[in-house]
Order: sequence, then structure tokens, then C-alpha cells
Amino acid sequence: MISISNKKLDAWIKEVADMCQPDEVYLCDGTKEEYQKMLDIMVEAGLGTPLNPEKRPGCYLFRSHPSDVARAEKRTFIASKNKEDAGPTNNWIDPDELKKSMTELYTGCMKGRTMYVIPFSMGPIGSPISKIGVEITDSPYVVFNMYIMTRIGTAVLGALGEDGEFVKCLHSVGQPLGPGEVDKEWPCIPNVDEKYISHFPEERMIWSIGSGYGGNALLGKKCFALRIAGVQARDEGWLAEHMLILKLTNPKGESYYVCGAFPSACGKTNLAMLQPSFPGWKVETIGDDIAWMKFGEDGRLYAINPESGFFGVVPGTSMQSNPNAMTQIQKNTIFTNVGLTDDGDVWWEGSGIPAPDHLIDWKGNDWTPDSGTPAAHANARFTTPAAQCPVIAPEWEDPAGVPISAILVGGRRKTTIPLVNESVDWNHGIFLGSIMGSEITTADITDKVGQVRRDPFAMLPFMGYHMGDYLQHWLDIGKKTDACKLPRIYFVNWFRKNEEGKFIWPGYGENSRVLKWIVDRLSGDAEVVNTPIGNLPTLDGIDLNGINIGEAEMTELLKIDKEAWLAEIESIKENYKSYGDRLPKELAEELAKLEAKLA
Ligand code: SAT
Ligand code: MN
Repeated sequence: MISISNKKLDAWIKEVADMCQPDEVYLCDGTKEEYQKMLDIMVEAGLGTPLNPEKRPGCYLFRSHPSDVARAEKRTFIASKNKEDAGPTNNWIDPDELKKSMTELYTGCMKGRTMYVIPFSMGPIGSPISKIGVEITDSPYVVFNMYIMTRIGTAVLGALGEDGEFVKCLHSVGQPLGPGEVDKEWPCIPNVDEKYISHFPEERMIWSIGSGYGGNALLGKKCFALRIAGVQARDEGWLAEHMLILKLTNPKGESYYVCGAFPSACGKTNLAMLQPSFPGWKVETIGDDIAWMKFGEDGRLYAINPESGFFGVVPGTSMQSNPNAMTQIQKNTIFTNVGLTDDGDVWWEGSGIPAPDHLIDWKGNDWTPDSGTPAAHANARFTTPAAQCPVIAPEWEDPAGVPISAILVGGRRKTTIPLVNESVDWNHGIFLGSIMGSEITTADITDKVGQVRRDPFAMLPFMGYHMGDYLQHWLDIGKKTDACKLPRIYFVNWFRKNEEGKFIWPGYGENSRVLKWIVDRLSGDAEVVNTPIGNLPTLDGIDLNGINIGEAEMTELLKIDKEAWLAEIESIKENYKSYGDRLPKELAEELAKLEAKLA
């Protein structure tokens, strides 16, 4: 058994080993050699494929079990001591009860396997904004993904020291092996109702079993960096958010840092590394998914990207949607659940590359364009080092973080919400963040198609506590500094449609035109029109040079449809009711103000 100078960690490892009964315990050092060794273990077991080194050097393909392809939302639990503290948006189980039933599942669950201990840092090691976690897992796939997504190994143990605090992250695929038995396929518990992704917020602890995929298994990401860190942030006065971070530089050479919260399927990763469509402007990336923000000594909010890699959706990634990602995933990238071509490359739907005549699909079957099934799973992913992003900002690992000037919030709305709307003050901005969301499509909940699923700050699936308390926390953050030092909040919507059902705004790289307007606002170079819903651009405010958008389209994109807004207010009221007496009074006031202004 290994021995570690941090007493709490040492004791926890022994406790977990006694419960899970692995054949071996292995402490990860975080070296490149170790990363390669973990990949080799999977490849030799027949569970992974190295890609053609001439086409994709250092890249590998993995196929998960068809039952284990995405986050298991209904099996994700917030086990706070009091049920009310989990709030109306989470699944709750009593923590003692949950621990009891999960202990049964964990007992002997690592038999025949190695138990890997991964010390990791969310954020640059030693940054005052960073936090340490330790993931214990029986999956080498988790180890090499954590190597890309976080900073792992010996240096983290050094930063932890003898009595440093860490978040306990326990993970098992839940498939013990008998003597001589080996994995024949991706190990997991196929029955989704037997998977658990559990959070114990008061104990800062995560227990996950049964899934080896994405956020269910790479516990540094959504489980720690959003759900548990969200609770830490509430208690300690900072913010742990589901936001990209980008840097915009105007032709005068002035740089601004912007965060953006968008629900999934809104192109967050694409926006984080977009190529501006006009000369003289530059966009660089700090992070594509999560931002941790703390006040600096100057009273401004400073953000770090707690991750060191991107775990992005592959289908739809193309030279049109994200040319920088296409370059980034050319090497040293893990692909999961895409198609494998006959020449050892990968292919996916929406790549902009014609489908080959034959490939092996994400389930491992022969596939041709006539198969009638997708070659890649819709939630197929790449895991790729952030440092490889062609437009990563040089300061992306600055331990001090970057000062945030603006926050974007937005969803997928075909009506009502204008292209961009500037909040008039902090509370109004939090109100806008609280009402964001997307229209439900057939892929989600079929009897609610067209209704808006409110997803405050895109945190609905990632909340570690009561959503009402969370919104109150945002409001309270605004009281901690001078109003002029707070980021300005912008509500954006790229997805408004015309009467024929076509998107009016071209999207993709052209979204930089909206970013440009926002920067012009920040530098005092753009005017606004005051409206009942907020500050909108003037009709000629957004630079349309070189795109096929005229005044008619712009009028439509910025239109305030009173009827639609009155219906919106009713739907917001309905949503606010679910917060009960934990609805912040400031938000009720904002809603009342809006209603009065529209009347
Ligand atoms: O699988 S993750 O939760 O990491 C990604 C996502 O679904 O947003
Ligand atoms: Mn995300």
C-alpha cells in the first residue's frame, strides 16, 4: 500500500481500498510516460484504437458502451443534509441513506482491477483561485482524460502538503472482474437506474459508480468544478460558473475579457475560439466551459479556467463552425464514439468532409452512407489539451486570473429574445440570467415541445444547491464592490427565426459582430436605445459590412414583441413560483418593473 504525507488523504485511500478491494493501488505521478502507459493498457485490452499517426499523431479512438454515452441527469443526486437545500431543480436522497446503499455497491467493486489515485488541481497549481481534488478510480480511461483536462500528479501532492484540504472524488465503473477475467468491452453498469453520480455538498465529496463517460466519471469537471465548487463559492464569496472565457482585442489594441453562459447545444466551444469575420480584431481563448471568479484587490472580478483541456462535442465541428478546434484536434486528442475510417482516421456527421464509402461506426459495426444510422454518436467527444488551441491566450494560465468586463448569457430562442440586450444594472443582469433558457425540442421532453426550459446561467444540470439561493448569491456578489467595477451583463440570442422558420442571424464567426458591439459599449464607442426590456443597439449599431443582413432583418432581430413579452412574463412567473420563499425579492421586483414598463 502506498503512503502519503497528507494524513487525511492517506486515511481516505486506505478506507476506499478496504471497501472497494482492488488488486492493486497505484498513485498517479502525472508524467507523460504514465499517460502513455494508461493508453497502452486500454489498447492492449482491445478497448482503444491508436489512429493513423500520419493523419492524427498521438490520437486515439475509444468506443463506450451504448448505454453509457452522456451525463445521467436523472441519476445525479445532491445529497445535502436538508432536502430543501437541494432545491426544486435537483434529485435529492438523504445522505446517510445514500451512503449506505452506495457502500453496498462499492463493496468489492474494484476486485480484479487497479485502483488509481489521481491528485489533481482545478486551476494552475498554487493559484489563490485554484482548488485541489483527489479522484480515486478504477478506470485508466479516466486517468488519461484527467491528465488532459486537469493538472495531475506529484506536483499537486506537493501543493496539498501535510494538512491541505481536498475534495474527495470516488469513481468506479462498477464492474468487478473474477479471477482471470478481462474486459471484453467498455466496462460500466449498463442499467442506467443502477448508476449513481452523487454529491455530498457539506462534506465536499463526490461518489460516482456505474458510468465511465464524461462528466459522470471525470469528476473534476461538472461534479467538482460546478456542483461542489458552487457550494464552496457560495460559502466563500466567489463564483463557480458554467461559462466560457474569451479575450477580445480591438484595433486600438485594447483587450477585454468576457465570460459567457450558454446551455448545451448553443455553440459555447465554438464561440470561445471563434475567428472574427472582420479585420483588425482578435479573439483569443481562455476557457471553453467553466469559469471560477474571485474579487481581486482592485475590487474587480478575476476569472480562471479551472480546466486544462477541452471536452467538446465532435459532431457538427467543422471548418465552418470551428476552424480552430479542427486544427486543435489534429494531434494528441482522445476521440470517443466517432466513426473510424479504413485509413485509420476519424469521421463524424457535420464535419464538412464527405462521408467515406465505408467505416466502422461508434458501436463498432460496419457502416456505409446508406446505413441510415449515424456514424458518430450525437454526444461523441474530443478530449484535447487547451494549450494546443491555436488561439489560446498567452495568459490563460495566469494564476491571478483575468479581469472580466462583460458576461454574456443566452439560450436558443426562435422568438421574443433580441440579438443582444444590455442590462441596465447588476440586478437587472441577474434577472436576465435567471430567465435564460432554450425552447424544448423533440429530443428532450416530447410533450413540452416549444415551451421554454429555464436554465439560469446555464446551471440547471450543474447546481449543487437551491437555485433560488444561487440567484441570491449572484445578487449578493453585486453588493461587494462598486457598481462600476462589476462586469456588464448582456443577454444574447443567435437563434431568432423569421416567419419562414429560417435563422435570421448567420451565427458562427459572425457572432463576433455582436462581441464587437459589446466592446464598443465598454469603451464608450456605441450608443443604445433604452427599451422596457433593456438597452438595445441602434439599428446601425452592429457592423454589418460584408454580410447579407439589412435594416429589415436588423429590425426583426431587435424587435420587442409586446404580446410575446407578456406571455414570457407569465411563463417566468410560473418558473419563479418553483423557488417558493427562496425566490430573491430583487428578482420579483425586476419582474414587476418589467411588467409595469411593458403595460
Ligand atoms: O459530460 S460532460 O458533463 O462533461 C459534458 C456535458 O454534457 O456538458
Ligand atoms: Mn458544459
